[in-house]
Amino acid sequence: MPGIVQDVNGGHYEKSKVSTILKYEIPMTATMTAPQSTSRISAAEHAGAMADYFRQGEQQARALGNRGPIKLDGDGKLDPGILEAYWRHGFYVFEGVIGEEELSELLADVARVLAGAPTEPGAAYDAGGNPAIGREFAMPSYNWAKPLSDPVGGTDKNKGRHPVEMEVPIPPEGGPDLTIERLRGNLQLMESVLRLYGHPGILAAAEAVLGADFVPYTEVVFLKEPGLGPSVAWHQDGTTHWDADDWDHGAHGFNFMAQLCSSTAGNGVWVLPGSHKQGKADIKRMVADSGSERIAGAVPLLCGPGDVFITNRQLVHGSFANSSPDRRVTLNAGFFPRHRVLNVSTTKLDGAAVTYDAAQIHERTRMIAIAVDARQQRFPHERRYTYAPLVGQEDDNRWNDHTRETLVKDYNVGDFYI
Ligand SMILES: O=C(O)CCC(=O)C(=O)O
Repeated sequence: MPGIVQDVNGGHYEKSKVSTILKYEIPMTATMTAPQSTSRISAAEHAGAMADYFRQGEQQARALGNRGPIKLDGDGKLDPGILEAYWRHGFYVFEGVIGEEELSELLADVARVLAGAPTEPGAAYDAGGNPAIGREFAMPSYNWAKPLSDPVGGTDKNKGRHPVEMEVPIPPEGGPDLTIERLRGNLQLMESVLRLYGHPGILAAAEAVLGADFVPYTEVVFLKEPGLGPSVAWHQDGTTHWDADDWDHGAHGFNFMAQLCSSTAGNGVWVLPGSHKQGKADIKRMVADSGSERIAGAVPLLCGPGDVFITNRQLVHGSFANSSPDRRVTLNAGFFPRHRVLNVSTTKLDGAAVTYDAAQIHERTRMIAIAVDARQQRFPHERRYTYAPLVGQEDDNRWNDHTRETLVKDYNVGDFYI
């Protein structure tokens, strides 16, 4: 279709209406029809309607007692009290993980990648006339959506795991037609994010929850620009093991969500504490019982810049259209228990059939070792995390120009989805 581009909703736009500051890649899976929202309240009305729910959720979140610094013992093992609180509520807020210097490196990298987005879908150049970032990668680096929209709720995208459309307020006049909602393949896009991925405290927490042979899932940035950020409709992340005989509270792993800005009730992810223990949730019923998308009992993930959430992927969770004045930038990095991935046959979110073997897992886990090495080069005095499955393979997994090209480039083609 000459002159027309497709967005993540499957909607179509004239190229001339795409903002010059917020350009995008055509998503691979944009085949669904956009939900027809009946709600047309303004962003200000949306914020007003949420106010009481936000206040109540904030109070409940603060009362849970599941926040504090990462505490490790002399052997680098996570404090058992943290682990207990994680399993009880399904999430924990690690405070003060990222120091100021590292935070500014991360923010600068995100700004660089946003400035380097292509000027048109599929375009070769960014707004400054330089070759666009991500052209060299096999997978798209940018995901776009209409401001304040709900790209997946109420559709059968993502295996239909977002059954209810969220409220879609009218975006402010004069804004862009599209906003970047996600960056994909963080570890190849931003060296600072690769270094954070090798953080000894964060990896010790992964080991404590999943065992020393934990395996990676995927790494993305969620962006919620003020007054523009779209919803992520209520869902549970797992798609594979719900009916397994040995299903348990950690069967679909967890996500770390590192925050580069404050995460608030307005811009943040909301979770239903304890829902990771209840099996597959009837989200339609929850919304109906609550009388709106404001699901009863849910709480916002609250924190400041430099804090990191760990959230169980089986939690019922989602985020609302960001009608707030606050920006959120979240670095997601997911991990799975190895036995939930090894020799598992499933389909990816786009429907492609896959079986994950030991060789694929070995190759993908090398990103952990590379990240540990990259971090050690940047922070030589920090304790170095030891990833048990790759002990003895350190020389194969050094961070340098060679591994950047041969291992890190297109590493995310090997992402796992369960
Ligand atoms: O960051 C968000 O708004 C949504 C994150 C989410 O749903 C996820 O990581 O599964």
